[in-house]
Amino acid sequence: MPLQLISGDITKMSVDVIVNAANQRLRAGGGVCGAIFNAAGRNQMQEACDAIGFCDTGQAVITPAFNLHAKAVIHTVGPIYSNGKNPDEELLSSCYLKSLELALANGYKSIAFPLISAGIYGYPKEEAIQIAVKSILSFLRSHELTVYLVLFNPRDLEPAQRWMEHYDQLTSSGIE
Ligand code: AR6
Repeated sequence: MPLQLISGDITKMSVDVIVNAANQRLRAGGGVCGAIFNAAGRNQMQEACDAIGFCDTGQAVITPAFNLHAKAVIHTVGPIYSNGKNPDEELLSSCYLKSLELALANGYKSIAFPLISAGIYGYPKEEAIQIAVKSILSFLRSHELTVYLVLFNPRDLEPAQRWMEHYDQLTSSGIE
């Protein structure tokens, strides 16, 4: 199964790439970003991010994973939620697509995402889940990669499963 929904702490994942929900200045923040920096080794991760310097919203950059059980970390910057105004959805979808493209371009075969923008950046959970699942599944229609969506809160598994079935059905009936 190319998209796997799991609940847990992304810093414990053994995968080729762990994705970070970053900020534009690539500074160690709170939330999943703080956890990833701490587990990777805060100083060395900050040094690698400082060498890159900046990442625009909806884009993605790559660093080593240092002490994590991964080969690389891809840092992507989600939109700060602005009441559903455009281009929130496009930018959030772009985070997933750019990260997936960057992982493949570097020859990686497995990648784990947190729910980008769904914490400090305020995206409503259900919409964040829908956009994550839709974006990943659309990419996987034409690319080979094992993708994990790691949901910190186990209650998010049910809506994620529901959206996955929804988009699978649309694909098999040829609607999308
Ligand atoms: N593993 C998996 N998911 C996690 C973990 C974890 N260890 N910890 C939190 N989450 P957030 P954002 C979930 O706020 O909204 C940072 O300061 C969390 O429950 O981490 O994109 C950055 O530097 C939520 O569902 O990211 C930026 O400044 C999801 O990860 C800003 O916050 C994302 O929540 C980015 O905010």
